[in-house]
Amino acid sequence: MTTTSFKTTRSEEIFAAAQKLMPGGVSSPVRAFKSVGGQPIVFDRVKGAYIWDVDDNQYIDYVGTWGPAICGHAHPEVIAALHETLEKGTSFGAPSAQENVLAEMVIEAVPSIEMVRFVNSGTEACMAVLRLMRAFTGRDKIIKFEGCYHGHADMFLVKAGSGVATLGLPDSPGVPKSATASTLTAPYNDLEAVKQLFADNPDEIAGVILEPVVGNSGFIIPDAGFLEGLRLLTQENGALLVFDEVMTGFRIAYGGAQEKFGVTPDLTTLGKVIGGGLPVGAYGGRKDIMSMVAPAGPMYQAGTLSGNPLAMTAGIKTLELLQKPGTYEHLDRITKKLIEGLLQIATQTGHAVTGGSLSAMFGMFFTGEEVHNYDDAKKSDLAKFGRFHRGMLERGVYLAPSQFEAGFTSLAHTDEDIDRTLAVAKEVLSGL
Ligand code: KE4
Repeated sequence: MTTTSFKTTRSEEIFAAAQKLMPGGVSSPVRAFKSVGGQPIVFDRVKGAYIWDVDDNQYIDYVGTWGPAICGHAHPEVIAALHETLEKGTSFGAPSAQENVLAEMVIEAVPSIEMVRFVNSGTEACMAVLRLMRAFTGRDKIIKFEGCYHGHADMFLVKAGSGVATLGLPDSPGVPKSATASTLTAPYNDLEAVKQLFADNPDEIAGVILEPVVGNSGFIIPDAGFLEGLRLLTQENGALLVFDEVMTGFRIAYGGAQEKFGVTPDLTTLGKVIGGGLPVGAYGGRKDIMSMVAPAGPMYQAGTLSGNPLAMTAGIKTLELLQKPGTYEHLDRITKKLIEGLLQIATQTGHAVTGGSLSAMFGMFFTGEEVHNYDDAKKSDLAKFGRFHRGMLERGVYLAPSQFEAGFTSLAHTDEDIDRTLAVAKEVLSGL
């Protein structure tokens, strides 16, 4: 498969114009390909496991719009359900039966969730859950982990200092020091660092928030005992444990990473999959905590489009499709086939690599060392990842345009798609 046929004239025209209209030409930074270099492609349409760009190049897609397309893009049953709902309007700003349906499905699926509140993005869900942690405990400080991303709210944009633990320093201009002064950080998988933080801040920490499987530093799984250790530490210190399952929810398992690892947090955030491709986020957990949320309780949080019927419909249909027997077996098998093939080919073609998968989430680093946290991930060969990404893109395989993002498969990916991806990878890795 040569790359000479790879013409992106139309993409280049549209992206050039976009850069005059929107900062960086995008609606979200990672889409600009800054960390892998080269020109982003402009999408025309998506279906199942595939993307077509505006130059009519076709790609096998391993981003799935960053997670929501777990049943495959534009699933016919989701589209049909949306058409039906559209006839009744797009937004009510009032209670609807669909909210009850999706709420019941989420409560039934996720071990920690007894009550749930819908919002419009993962960022909103994480912002709200932070306020709730503070409201419930009466404490201000929180612990997050380096390399974990919980949306772009001020208090999460923390540049973790080196060393065991540090008071957060803002990681973006515009974030006042006061907004991150109560955000403590520690390396992922480092229980000792968390223990130290609790010792240094007795009775001041409202809780710990983390990605139970990290997808925002590349793909990093929790070390054995890490999640269990956090559950114990938070209980011992009167603090809450929050799993940010915006990415892992309904992907690692139908009940999320908390079902997979058997560790039940006090609160959980969700997004992506539960919106089935429309804007939805959610936070939920123990009834005694959620009862603090207005108007049931005093903690304020609101949203014009929260729980709108269109987004609820897409989420309901998506979860119904995921409930079908064999779903997670297929996702696990097809993703394992992909990552094991990639690692084997990379090794055979002389590259030091490490990586893995859990259900429909995978990742690979160009390094011979194990990757347990963000520092380890940063030591991998980022330039080589950029060249790998470009080589795959030019041959019709669309990987996440950053080493610090996990990859995603879907129910629409077939063995032929995986075989083709591996054949392309062999060509690219041989010449990398
Ligand atoms: P959104 O506000 O983007 O819906 O969700 C924020 C968020 C919260 N928590 C986790 C674990 C997340 O992964 C995210 C968003 N993920 C990124 C990709 N890693 C979204 C893509 C983007 O930023 O453009």
